[in-house]
Amino acid sequence: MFFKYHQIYRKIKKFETIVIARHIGPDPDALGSSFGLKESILKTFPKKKVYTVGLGASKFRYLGSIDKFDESMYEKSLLIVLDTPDIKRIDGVDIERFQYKIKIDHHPFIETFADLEWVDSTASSASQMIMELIFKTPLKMTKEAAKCLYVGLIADTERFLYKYTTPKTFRLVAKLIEKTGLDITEIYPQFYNRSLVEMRFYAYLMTHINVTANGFAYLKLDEETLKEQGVDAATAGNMINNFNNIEEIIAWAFFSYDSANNNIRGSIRSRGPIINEIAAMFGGGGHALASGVKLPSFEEADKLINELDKTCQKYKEEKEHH
Ligand SMILES: [Mn+2]
Repeated sequence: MFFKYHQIYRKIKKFETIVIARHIGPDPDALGSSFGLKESILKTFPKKKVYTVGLGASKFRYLGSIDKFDESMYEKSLLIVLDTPDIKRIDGVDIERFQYKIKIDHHPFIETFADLEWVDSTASSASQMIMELIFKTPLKMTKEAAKCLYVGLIADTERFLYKYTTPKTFRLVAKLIEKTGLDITEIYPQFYNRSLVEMRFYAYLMTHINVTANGFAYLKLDEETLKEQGVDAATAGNMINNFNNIEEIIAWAFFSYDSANNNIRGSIRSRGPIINEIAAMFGGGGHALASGVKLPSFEEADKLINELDKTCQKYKEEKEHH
């Protein structure tokens, strides 16, 4: 592993222009790992040009701002793709036009697309991998980078709740705080505060969610409902982790109409049945227990709901037989 950190570092050192990309529909881990790495590279090599590209998310603007991509960024530059397992989910760049490509990712392996790949599906987050990279190489860790990386890590682990929270996770976070003096309690209001509109929508979701006899819960949110509630296509997905630990529910999903793309955005979670394989049948992906999908219509969503419900049924039956 020592070798890989330094291979990556040597490439970062060599290239004058570095573009950092990540997956479409950015979440705090994708953004936090990108901004954290950018900040670290710029503090280590102030003369380099480093850009983070792809569509932004206004909700996470406090992490940093996205650079507008222009064609000249392809010129003799290094691409680093973070938090993304496959080409089709890379946001905003044509990867073939870069001189050299690096992938750093913690999703289950899907395909090789870069010249140098570091995939660790036991890592809690891409942000954790960037912490590791920085601490193992001469790259500098700053308080600003630490903040971005910490937010990415707590978002993907639901603040150290999930399985991939390991001793390594705690060691890296301890070092992060020790080295930079980061005040983690200062971060939480920005990350956890919600508007009353959002909390009322949360109450709406809790009240209207359908729960099957097999323990699968779901809700379809059409354009009118989202408008009435004053929220957008991303809001339900951002709240989906809050539906964990409900006794009657073992897997759950929200499907929101996305007017910008004229499709249905689905977020799926589970605390038992493997769901990413089902999502993959519908063009989606993600982790075994946390997955997402984009669908052409609510009819497709119904088919997926049906499959997920069957998966819950099988899971329940298997459990009862043991
Ligand atoms: Mn991630």
